[in-house]
Amino acid sequence: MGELATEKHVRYILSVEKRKDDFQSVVMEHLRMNGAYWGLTALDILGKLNTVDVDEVVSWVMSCQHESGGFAGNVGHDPHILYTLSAVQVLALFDKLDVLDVDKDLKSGLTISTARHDRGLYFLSDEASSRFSYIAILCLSLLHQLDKINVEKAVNFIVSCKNMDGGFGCTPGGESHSGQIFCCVGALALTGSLHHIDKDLLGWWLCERQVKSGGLNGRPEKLPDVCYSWWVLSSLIMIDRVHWINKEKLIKFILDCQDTENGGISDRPDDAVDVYHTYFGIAGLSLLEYPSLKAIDPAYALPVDVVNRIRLGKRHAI
Ligand code: GRG
Repeated sequence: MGELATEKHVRYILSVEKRKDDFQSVVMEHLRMNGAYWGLTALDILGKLNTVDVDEVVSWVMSCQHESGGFAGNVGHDPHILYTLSAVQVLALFDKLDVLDVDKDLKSGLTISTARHDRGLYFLSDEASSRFSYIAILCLSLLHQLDKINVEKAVNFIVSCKNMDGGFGCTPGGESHSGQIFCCVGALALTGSLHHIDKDLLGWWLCERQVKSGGLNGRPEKLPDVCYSWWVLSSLIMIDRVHWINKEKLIKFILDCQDTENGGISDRPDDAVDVYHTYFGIAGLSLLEYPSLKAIDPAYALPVDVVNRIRLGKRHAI
């Protein structure tokens, strides 16, 4: 089995940040905030966050904030909850959450009124879904503001997305998919509500995602993809069933997806690399306790030391 090409991945991530005009940079322009979260968290797991200029990153993140308190995916774009979470996570990585005026931001618009919606959580988006519910719950947890929403109703909405097969969909009745399962399990973990899950049934569905090559797919009959090393593994860890998959084979699959010449990780062996799969490959290896990587928290999707720092700084009981 090969080894993790750490130095090459660091160089690749830093080079993506600098590129402005190639195809990938252009199509990712509107979601640069997500890219920042993926790249910077990967660097942190690899122990190389010190290679970036903190002030430059923080000032760019803040230049994406709107009057409503929410963040856009890039300067000049509209705010959305997806990018708001990434912005908060990036600030958390650098221990810079105090640059936010949380009380003002939460009062200044959409945020609280929409987050309090009866069925689930809208929070800077126009539809209720388990994905946006997780994002809102995580974002508010990182800001110690979970008490600002009706957590019981949010949990009820998540539970209403549960299916007969033990999995969860995006909305009630939606097909079980590993990505949505991660969101639901994560939201239930963050709200102390994991007892709503049939852990053996869900654990069985999740470990069935491992295919012959060792990789994981997102739902039955689909191809494996490195990103599911995150969505599936983190869910299995949160429900304490990670020992039901073959870890060695999954490590080999992820390592086989590396570009060992130029750095970066792809969805499957020999495909083109990108920063999304590079992050989820490295995060997956961290969950698998691959040597020399920082541990990552499966519910917060941030390094454990960052989460501990935030927990210690807690101002209000969650
Ligand atoms: C902080 C880690 C973190 C996440 C924030 C954005 C988000 C919350 C969660 C997204 C969860 C999700 C839906 C992941 C799945 C992404 C994915 C690979 C979708 C592809 O779906 P299909 O149907 O692919 O194209 P398959 O593999 O089913 O063929």
